[in-house]
Amino acid sequence: MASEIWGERWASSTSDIARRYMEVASRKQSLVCLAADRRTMAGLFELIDSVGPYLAALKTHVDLVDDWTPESWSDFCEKARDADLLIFEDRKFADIGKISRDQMAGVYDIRSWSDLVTAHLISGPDIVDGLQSGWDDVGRSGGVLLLAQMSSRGNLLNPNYTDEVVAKGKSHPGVFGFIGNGSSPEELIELRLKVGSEKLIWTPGVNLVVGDGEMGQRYGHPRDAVLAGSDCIIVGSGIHRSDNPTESAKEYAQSSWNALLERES
Ligand code: S5P
Repeated sequence: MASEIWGERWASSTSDIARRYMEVASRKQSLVCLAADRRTMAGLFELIDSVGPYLAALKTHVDLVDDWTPESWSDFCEKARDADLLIFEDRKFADIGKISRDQMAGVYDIRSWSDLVTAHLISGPDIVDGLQSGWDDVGRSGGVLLLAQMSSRGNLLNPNYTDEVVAKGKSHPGVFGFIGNGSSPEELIELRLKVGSEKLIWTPGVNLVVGDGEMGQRYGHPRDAVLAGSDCIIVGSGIHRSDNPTESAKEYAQSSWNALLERES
């Protein structure tokens, strides 16, 4: 089924994690990755209970949870797996390779529970090997999403920088995709042309209410992002701050899934 739905993206994919994502998304008929930016463990548990069935992946910022403990986090990850979700730690690693490898360990031990992480390529391509070594160290595997664009206004990821990131990321087997700017279909179309069809593009800066968000965030519509080439919409406050997170998650799932069907037909 995933192969029919995803067409060329599936056929040209060389990454296990990308294919796992496409399978989960097809099973759940949703291209939604929830940015679970709540600051308490209770808030996170409540969220996953109410919206888990409508998501394909769960994105975390493990270091913003006030009452984090290893035990509660491990329970949370188990719940995410029970809900058939890939776990994505949005750590935005940026240091040299060997330090990034060690940062996959440490207090949060990201390597032991994450399926994917984000990284900037500002320090050079060895960061990807460092992160992959982190997973290797615990006998696990995972995938890296490189930040090729950002959704925040005034960011410094200009088109030349994007070109460099895409050129280096495209040839690295540890990179399964790129973060693109979900608030701008024009930028996404450009990015898709540069990336080709083998790797995925995941996009934050997506909301059913388009326009400016808090503190420089910008939002585009989920449908427009997918039609412009996004394979996964990353949605935070549109769901976790909604009066009815379940209904909102359903809406984002429907909008993104319908756009994918439209795109491939
Ligand atoms: O360029 C970016 C990259 C990321 S990963 N812009 C972003 O907003 N993000 C993340 O997406 C950010 O860290 C947050 O977790 C989420 C957006 O949340 P929202 O509430 O604005 O939808």
